[in-house]
Amino acid sequence: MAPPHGDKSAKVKEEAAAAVSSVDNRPISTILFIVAMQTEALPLVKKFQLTEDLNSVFPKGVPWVRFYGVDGVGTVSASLVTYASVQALQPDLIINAGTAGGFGAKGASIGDVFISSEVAFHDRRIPIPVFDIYGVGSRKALATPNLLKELNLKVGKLSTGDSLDMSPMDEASIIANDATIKDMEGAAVAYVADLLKVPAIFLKAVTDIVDGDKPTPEEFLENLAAVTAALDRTATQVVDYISGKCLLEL
Ligand code: FMC
Repeated sequence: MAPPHGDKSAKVKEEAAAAVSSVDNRPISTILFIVAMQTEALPLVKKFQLTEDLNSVFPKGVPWVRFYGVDGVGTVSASLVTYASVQALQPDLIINAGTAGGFGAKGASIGDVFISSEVAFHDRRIPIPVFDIYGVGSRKALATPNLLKELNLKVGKLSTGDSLDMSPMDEASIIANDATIKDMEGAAVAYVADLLKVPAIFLKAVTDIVDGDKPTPEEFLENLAAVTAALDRTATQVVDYISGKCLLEL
């Protein structure tokens, strides 16, 4: 059984602090992008002139590096691919880039690109003391005050669940999480990043307004191409900004 988040012994905490400080002062050289959908990934693949790794570092048969086939949407896929990628590549930083629904009432508009300060789950309801907190799985992203100032990005909390729609119970949890945006991967990536002690940031572009008038699937599909282009532009600026810097400078 996994121990509840936050229940760390002093020794584990010390080791974690030591691990972080040793990487904080050297330039970031490997960045791992976790992207759920093919449409979201392709602009980045093009922009950074990435080629498909034909001798994949992943187990045979999984669709993760293939640019054709099935998208890996949702928490199960996100956590597996994050785990496998970190094991294979030992990145200095993870960037989870993707689309999200935004809450108009909290200041989100279509095409906005957010950096999430904090991520949590909204569909893991375990109303038993301590396990309730484990279920919500709230985690802080790497603080990037200089990057935020430089790129003038919006900041908000991100809430993650395995459905595109929003049930009334999910809505209550999203409000409790104080979230401005909602997706299907962020908190799962954060969980694995936390387990493996790799800092993570979350870049999320708004495809649909969850508290607006339009049905989410239609609005999502209508805006997907333009919004992933905006995400691509911001991801490029982020990578340009990161280039040559160390974690403490972000
Ligand atoms: N609710 C949940 N997820 C999304 C969303 C919304 N309103 N808009 N866009 C997304 C993201 C999810 O993270 C998925 O990867 C994909 O887009 C939708 O299947």
